[in-house]
Amino acid sequence: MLRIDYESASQFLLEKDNFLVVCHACPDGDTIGSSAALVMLLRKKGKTAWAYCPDPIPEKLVPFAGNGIFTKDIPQDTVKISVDVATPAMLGDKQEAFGVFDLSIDHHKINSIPCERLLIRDNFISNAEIIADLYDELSVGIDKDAAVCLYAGISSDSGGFRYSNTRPQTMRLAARLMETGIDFAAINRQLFDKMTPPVLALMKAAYGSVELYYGGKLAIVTISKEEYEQSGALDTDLDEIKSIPRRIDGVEVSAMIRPKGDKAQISLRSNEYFDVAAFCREMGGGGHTRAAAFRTEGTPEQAKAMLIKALEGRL
Ligand SMILES: [Mn+2]
Repeated sequence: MLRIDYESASQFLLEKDNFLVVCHACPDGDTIGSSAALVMLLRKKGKTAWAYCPDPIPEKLVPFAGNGIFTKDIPQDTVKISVDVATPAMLGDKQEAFGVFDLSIDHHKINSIPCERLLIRDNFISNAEIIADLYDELSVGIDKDAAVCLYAGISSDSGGFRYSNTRPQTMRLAARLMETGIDFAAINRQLFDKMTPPVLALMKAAYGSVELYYGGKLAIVTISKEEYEQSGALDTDLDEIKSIPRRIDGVEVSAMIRPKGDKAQISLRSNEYFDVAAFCREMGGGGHTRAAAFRTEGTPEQAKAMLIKALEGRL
């Protein structure tokens, strides 16, 4: 795998044709928005390009997927680019489908995707910022359609420009995107304020289950298999629930534990100093410094006991 810069990434995009841009499973606004904006960029350069998502695109993210950008089948003999995918596990049940990517574009600290070339900016809060830089590198103006996708990516991964790794450059790019005339308030409402009945059902369960440990530095929300199934929520509905316990005063690390098939999925968030990415890597998972996850055997209750023990003396 070769680490490449913007110049050689652009060269690569100009030389090749027939691209498939692949986003991660259980998609978020960044992977969807970035992938769509990259396909738009490639098409502006006269290329054939499609995007593919290993999971159905959740309704909430459809406005950021562009029109006629995503294909439901995996086309053959394409130049494969992964966007925002840090590990093979992030491809969900499509891990085997892609083999080695020709190019991986990512902003995670550690990228273990099999790829020929890697364009990584691990200090960027979103992949969308990398795609915006590629527009500049290839001298393509960002139009309103692309701006909607890129803004959704940035806003989504920065929690609405609130997380600590939001950079001045992030805000400058957001300003540029706003100048295209996008309805940024509607994008933020779509990303952060809308709640479906299944999410409301899970919220009730989540608030009711909050427990604090280690002098209030660790907060855990546990959702049982019954609660999860009865709610009718999708995996992609869970983002806002993951953030609930982090809001409690004095909490550094928050966890949401829920069933995932026969296993339990533990999603961690931190506020100021605890590196949840490093912790989740120890446990066989991964993610970002302030948002990461791992999976473990057992019920959510068993996973909770294990987590509490694993964090003992570390907060
Ligand atoms: Mn991202």
